[in-house]
Amino acid sequence: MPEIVSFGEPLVEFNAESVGGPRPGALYSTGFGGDSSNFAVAVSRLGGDAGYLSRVGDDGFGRMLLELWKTEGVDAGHVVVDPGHPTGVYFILRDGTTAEFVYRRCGSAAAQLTPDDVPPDWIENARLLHVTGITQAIGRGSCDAVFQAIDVARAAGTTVTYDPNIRPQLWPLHEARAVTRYTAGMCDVVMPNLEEGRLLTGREDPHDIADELLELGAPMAVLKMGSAGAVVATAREHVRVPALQVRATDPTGAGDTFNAAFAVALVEGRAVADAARFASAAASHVVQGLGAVNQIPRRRLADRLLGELTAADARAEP
Ligand code: KDG
Repeated sequence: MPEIVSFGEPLVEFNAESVGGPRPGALYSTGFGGDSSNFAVAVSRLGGDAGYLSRVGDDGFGRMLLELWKTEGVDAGHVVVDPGHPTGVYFILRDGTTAEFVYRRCGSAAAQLTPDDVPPDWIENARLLHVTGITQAIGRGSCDAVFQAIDVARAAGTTVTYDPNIRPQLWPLHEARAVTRYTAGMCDVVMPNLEEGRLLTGREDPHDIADELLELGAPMAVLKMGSAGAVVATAREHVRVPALQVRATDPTGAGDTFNAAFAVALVEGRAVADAARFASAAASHVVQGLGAVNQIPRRRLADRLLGELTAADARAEP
């Protein structure tokens, strides 16, 4: 059984190759998305033993995803093919400065997920379970599945990492805040980005945000801040981790790769600050090209990026 397990909604991605809204003749590059699936692929590329649970439609997009997990070495043996519901897709549109996600996922196969799709023995035997707010937002059954999986993990001593991944298109903000704040208190590590941290806590400063996340009950908070690096906070200390300065083209999926690299490093027994540095280095590669999955680095590259980050950091020391 896999060591690192995630579950939720995988999506086929259509990523606009030029700026501007939909128009005849606009080109899109076809790829993969879905935060929990991005996480599983990244775990596997980075050398971890990944397992993924979901439902896909009995359609071409579902088959593309099944092929992805097979090629990437992700154990997707329990993924259900549902003939009655389609696989979800999303478009990434850009207007020059910002990118917008447009979803076609309502009534999707993954939105039918229930606790029955998450075998307890996978969670009990895993070293780490990763859950996300998107999985909670897409359906009542999938939200129940997240809570049940966390309960099973806690009883079995499986580490739980949680990315609130707040998507306002998927649920009202007051509901997202309430559910994700509550869930954060049930997990071992809560890992929002800065914007989500601000939404969750109403605080501005990264250290204040981290402190409030800890007050929710999580023993550790990791605040992802893109090119500004990350803050790893426990009740004992706050550690600031730098980021490589790169040219960002598309940040989609960078947070998922950060989470995955952090998970892989934790399972390998690395110290938390080292795990966060590795995660920051790996994530820096994802932003440099189009797509959530395309740019996920393999282990050798991620190790090299970590070396570059360490060297850049040493040069920056006064
Ligand atoms: O983290 C990247 C994801 O947001 C993207 O791949 C699409 O899963 C997705 C979503 O629901 O927004």
